[in-house]
Amino acid sequence: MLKLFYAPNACSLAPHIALNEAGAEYEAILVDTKSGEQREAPYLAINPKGRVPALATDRGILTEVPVLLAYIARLFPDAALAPMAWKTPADQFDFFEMQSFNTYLASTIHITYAHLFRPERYADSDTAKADMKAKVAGNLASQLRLVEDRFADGREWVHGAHYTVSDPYLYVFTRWLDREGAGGIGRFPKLAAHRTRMQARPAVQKTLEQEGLAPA
Ligand SMILES: N[C@@H](CCC(=O)N[C@@H](CS)C(=O)NCC(=O)O)C(=O)O
Repeated sequence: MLKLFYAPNACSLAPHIALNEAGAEYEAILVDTKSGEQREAPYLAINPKGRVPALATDRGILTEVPVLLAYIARLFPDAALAPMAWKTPADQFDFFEMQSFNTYLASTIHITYAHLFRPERYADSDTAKADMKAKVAGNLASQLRLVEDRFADGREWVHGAHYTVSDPYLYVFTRWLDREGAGGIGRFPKLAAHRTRMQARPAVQKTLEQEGLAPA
């Protein structure tokens, strides 16, 4: 059985929601990142990077959120959580456009938040850390503007009319906008509406309950 190693309200929320959307059988294993469990030997044996999420499969362990999302989407094709037709170059394009979006969230948006939540990774002095944190709301404003603009055509989900694994991944980062220093969601009415639509989904409600989280 699949095992998802997660921490509440972390980026692992995205694959956690995807597993529930897929109706997967899995075990969710809490990693207490507040107490530093992710840096202790038993968890490092699962993911030497010392981060959540990790997904244990019968073939081994997968890490990195975009990879877990694509894996879950392909493992449960009936749930249609990604463009899955492979017959034409256009079909291929749709899948990789989704990957492009998810990679942007992982490599740009997530890293911007890391400057707010984990400044000690990047600097030692209090002044440098404060400077970095002060830039986060502004950087998120321009980086998430690109995402907000995708919804200008009235689409419901990140990639159009069809819900994909990009949607729970985006939801992680719109939840985090409420954290101190992130600048709030008020600047992004379309992302706020997407967040509300996400929270109306039974799989999202179930996952929030499993992680002990309130809706944003
Ligand atoms: N590139 C990784 C990032 C994973 C990551 O940074 N996870 C955070 C939670 S959102 C974590 O485990 N933080 C604990 C720490 O930094 O010690 C991915 O996309 O999976």
